[in-house]
Amino acid sequence: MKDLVSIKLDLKNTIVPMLWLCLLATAVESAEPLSKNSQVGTSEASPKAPAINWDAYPESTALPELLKLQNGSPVKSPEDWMKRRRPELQELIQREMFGYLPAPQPFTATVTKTVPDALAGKATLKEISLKFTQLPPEAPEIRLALWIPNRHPAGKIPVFLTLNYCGNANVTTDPHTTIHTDRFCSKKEWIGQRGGQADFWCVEQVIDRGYALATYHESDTKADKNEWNDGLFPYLKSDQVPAGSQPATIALWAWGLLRCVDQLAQEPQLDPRRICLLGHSRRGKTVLFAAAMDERIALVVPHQSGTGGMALSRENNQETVERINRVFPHWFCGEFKKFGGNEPRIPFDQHAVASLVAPRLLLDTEGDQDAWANFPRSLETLQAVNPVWKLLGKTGLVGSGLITSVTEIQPGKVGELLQLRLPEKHTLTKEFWTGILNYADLMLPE
Ligand code: GTR
Repeated sequence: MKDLVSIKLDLKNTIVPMLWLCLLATAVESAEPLSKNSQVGTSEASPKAPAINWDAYPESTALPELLKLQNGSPVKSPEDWMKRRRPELQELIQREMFGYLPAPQPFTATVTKTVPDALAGKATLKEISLKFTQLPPEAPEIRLALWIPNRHPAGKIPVFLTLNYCGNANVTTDPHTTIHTDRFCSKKEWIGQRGGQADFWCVEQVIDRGYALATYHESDTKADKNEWNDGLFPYLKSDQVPAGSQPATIALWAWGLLRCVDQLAQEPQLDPRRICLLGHSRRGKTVLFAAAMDERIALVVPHQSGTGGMALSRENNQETVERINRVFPHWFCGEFKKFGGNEPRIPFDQHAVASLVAPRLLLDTEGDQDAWANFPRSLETLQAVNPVWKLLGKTGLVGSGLITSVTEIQPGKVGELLQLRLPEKHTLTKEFWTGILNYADLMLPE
């Protein structure tokens, strides 16, 4: 069956239009105008580009203060935080690190497939194509796959939304998911293959616990490579945005997730107050940024997100800013390149990104054998943002904020900020999902 749903975008919760106005007023001096050859993710300065004005980036080995406005005034109330400090930080992290999140786009949502007995009868699969009506017809659509449990407690259903890296059919061995082979995936053996990451996404486990699961393939919005002619970038870049602050790959992936949220919030069976985002590693960086930018996300799980995610950049003794920019020049915007080797000059740190999730739920899941994602520096991030949750009247951390077993997730033993560190490597497992679902059961709004 095919049905066509017109999407009315709820702009109430988005600060994007305001940010675009701020952007015009505050573009940094070092930004070049956008030219045809500008490479978003590269640091190649054009011969005419002015030198970086380092006076604008004073050195600070200490973490920049969160509860102080740029004009030096203290942040004293929830209103100071939500109305003044939060927008300042959102502006800063976009301009200097991720690039500006493009404004939302209207789309039509077409249900291209409905399978009422997917996953051996446990779930209804809906495949939904999001086609952007104000972009040229050749602009790619986002293909959202959504599994809704057929058995669940009465009432609206909470949902986990994820970003997958080789197509929706890769997420489960269930034969009903449509296989697409027309998008980029660096892991060639997974292209067109069913269930390559089934043990990772554990869809049945999520469904059995009464949660829906939704996912889209990141290459719908941007392939994971330093090329800028694919996906939606050519249609979403703007001449109004300086080249160095154009949205880079992570911002484009996040934008796609937020368009999926637009759709999930309209799904009659789903609970718009219980939309959770989960991403692994580079996609963990992505979900953290998405949740920082959009208050509709109730719970974010940046799983093993590391540098550019939950791990602090200053004195990072694992993956440095220089290294991440060199090896993955397309993840962050051009402005971020100047901070490689100059970390004390970053006018924020990753605690600023995480702080933007307040007062919502931030569950940082880590593996203690993951020697690259820097879980100790991620725990420091949680500790550094705790005063923001407290200011907003929340519990924040309980104790140090660290637990090492899923059985510790009990009433009174965890707060809105938590690191769950399991004896694992750089991967997602059933046990992690058990912890994540236990936490969601306990902490999401009723
Ligand atoms: C690594 C990268 C990390 C992390 C990881 C991943 O090579 O250095 O920042 O994102 O890839 O995404 O698996």
